[in-house]
Amino acid sequence: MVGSYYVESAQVGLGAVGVEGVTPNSLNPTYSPDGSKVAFVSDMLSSLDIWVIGVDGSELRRLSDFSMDVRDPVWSPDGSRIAFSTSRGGNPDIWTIQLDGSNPVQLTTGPSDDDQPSWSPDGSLIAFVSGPTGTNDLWTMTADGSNPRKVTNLSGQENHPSFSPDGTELVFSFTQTGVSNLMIINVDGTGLRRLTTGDVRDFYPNWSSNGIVFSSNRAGGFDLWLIQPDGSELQPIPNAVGYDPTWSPDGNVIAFSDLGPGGAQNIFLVNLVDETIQPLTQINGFFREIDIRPGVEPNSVNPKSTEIIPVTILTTSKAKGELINSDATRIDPLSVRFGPGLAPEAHGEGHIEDVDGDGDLDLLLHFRTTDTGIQCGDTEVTLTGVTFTRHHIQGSDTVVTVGCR
Ligand SMILES: [Ca+2]
Ligand SMILES: [Ca+2]
Ligand SMILES: [Ca+2]
Ligand SMILES: [Ca+2]
Repeated sequence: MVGSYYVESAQVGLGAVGVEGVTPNSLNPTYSPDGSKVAFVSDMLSSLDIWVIGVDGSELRRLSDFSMDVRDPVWSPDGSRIAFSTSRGGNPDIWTIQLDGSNPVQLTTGPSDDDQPSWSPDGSLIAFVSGPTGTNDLWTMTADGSNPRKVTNLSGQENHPSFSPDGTELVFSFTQTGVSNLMIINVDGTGLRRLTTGDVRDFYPNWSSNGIVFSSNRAGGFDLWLIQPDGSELQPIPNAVGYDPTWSPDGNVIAFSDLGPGGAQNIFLVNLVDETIQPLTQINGFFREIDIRPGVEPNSVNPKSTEIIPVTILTTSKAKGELINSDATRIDPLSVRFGPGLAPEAHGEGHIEDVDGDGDLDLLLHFRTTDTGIQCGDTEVTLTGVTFTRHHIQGSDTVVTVGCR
């Protein structure tokens, strides 16, 4: 097959680490209600779209394709939909989309900027922020977009609402004169109280029965912190540096975003039980379409042979119905590395030709099997590289290993 954008595992793309350049970002994680998947936004294809990945790093797939940035996805408690914000309607509004990528529905309209949705635990309400930047207020609405109600009207910026586990309160970040602290309010707008204090920036609160996790610079850089809703037990999570924390449904793991080894913003998981931190995504390049053994299928590789494997990086265009506009001739052939062994181009040069005969010029490269590090049983091989404008790229294609007995 021609290289798929839906790779088997996101544990790829480290070949270009160390090369200065532009990398795509993955952020804003949200757990599925069954805890098996995380949705997030990433611009690894072009604009920020919603992607979904298994918590074991498998089955990465793109959910939305709006050709327009999407932010702050949040999974519905019944698992059927994801709410998010996008300017697809002209200015930021709250939308929902089905898990198969179908049926996008716009819930808010009008000139105000509506974003940062949060779903109530019973699924009936969506809280969000609305208003001009700098004076955002908190609102709720029925999850179908009806009955919008203003919850706060503070003379500062309310951000990142998150429902209490019983659905009766909201925690949010309140910014005024450069200071951001957490506040709690009843969903009906009564009972406003301060949760955190200090001349600091407390952002992204996320509430579960284990407490409220948030990101704060109260110790210098932005780290993850925990606090109980009564203000007790304020404490940092050891070694968890980053933003956007969100609880797993069982309360044992927190997903968050931070800069990864390649300089890209990626999703990490901190396990509160064994205090380990694992990367969930290591997406350090913009996706490109590649074809191992151009025009031939399956892509047989004998790991024990000394043969040269041809690989094409294809030029693609939206005008032809392809996912993105990408010009393969803008990739530096000497920057490209192929396979787990990070094989360089075997002849030290690329060949620019229309490999697939569709009228545009592609980049044909060759790699020595012995350099690629491909092992018997491997089913997918990844290529990384950098464009002449220093954008990191990556692509994957399937392989079938032969001669292994
Ligand atoms: Ca306000
Ligand atoms: Ca092929
Ligand atoms: Ca093409
Ligand atoms: Ca072509």
